[in-house]
Amino acid sequence: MSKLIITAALVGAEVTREQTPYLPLSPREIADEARRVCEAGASIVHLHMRDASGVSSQDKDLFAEAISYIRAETDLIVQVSTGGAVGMTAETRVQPVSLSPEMASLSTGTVNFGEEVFANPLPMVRTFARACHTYGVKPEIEVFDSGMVTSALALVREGLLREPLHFNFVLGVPGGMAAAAKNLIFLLDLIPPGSTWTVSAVGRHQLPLNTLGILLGGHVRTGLEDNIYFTKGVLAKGNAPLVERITRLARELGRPLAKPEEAREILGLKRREVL
Ligand code: KMH
Ligand code: ZN
Repeated sequence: MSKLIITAALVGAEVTREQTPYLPLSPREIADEARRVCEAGASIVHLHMRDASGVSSQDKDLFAEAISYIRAETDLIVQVSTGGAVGMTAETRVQPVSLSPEMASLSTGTVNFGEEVFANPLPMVRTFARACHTYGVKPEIEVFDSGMVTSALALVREGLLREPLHFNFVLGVPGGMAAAAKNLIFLLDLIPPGSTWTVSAVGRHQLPLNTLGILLGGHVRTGLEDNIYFTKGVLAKGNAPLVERITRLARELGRPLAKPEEAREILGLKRREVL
């Protein structure tokens, strides 16, 4: 098994300060959180931004500010979200890709998202895939349901995505695939040989699915975007405790952690130039 890559999804678009006071919001707070998860063992940060009132924003300047701090203070791989929040237009969502981060998330299909719809019609997905290509950004294909793997493979045939692909299976979203071991194993059967993958799961499913990902030789995403609790009813005091727990589990289960430079090698990213 390769070394384990931990991604920390620091803030997301939906979680609020009312739900947890440990949520970082400003670019400075997000960068401070990135430093803490880096020290805890993460090698990728998945980034969303919030405006001054705490509402999800894809504003390029907010991303640029956070990324400049993160790059100056850590060697983390930065992955920007192109998902943003439900209801945003493609033009809004694509903005941070033009900053040429090393990675960007790319959802390849539409899914019910609680009471709402996370809309990703193929023409929109193609726009994001082309932007990733233009700016030299590696997409992480976000899979909320199995049809999203099928669509990603169609985009490979169209020449809009290049193998080896990197997938993130996001399980347990109400409306998407349930966070069950058999679903993860089913999804693994669908992806091309040579692909890399990570697993995320929502709420109380985060820890068991992350553990399964470690055991199955995949990689792991944790963080407040997907789950705000450390144990039942007890809030995680930030993202770092969630990452530290994965680090401990990985050690016990015999998966050494990939440092950011090793994660770049596993994912086929270019080495980051020294600032
Ligand atoms: N906020 C969700 C609707 C992504 O970052 O690419 C979408 C999302 C996926 O978070
Ligand atoms: Zn996200």
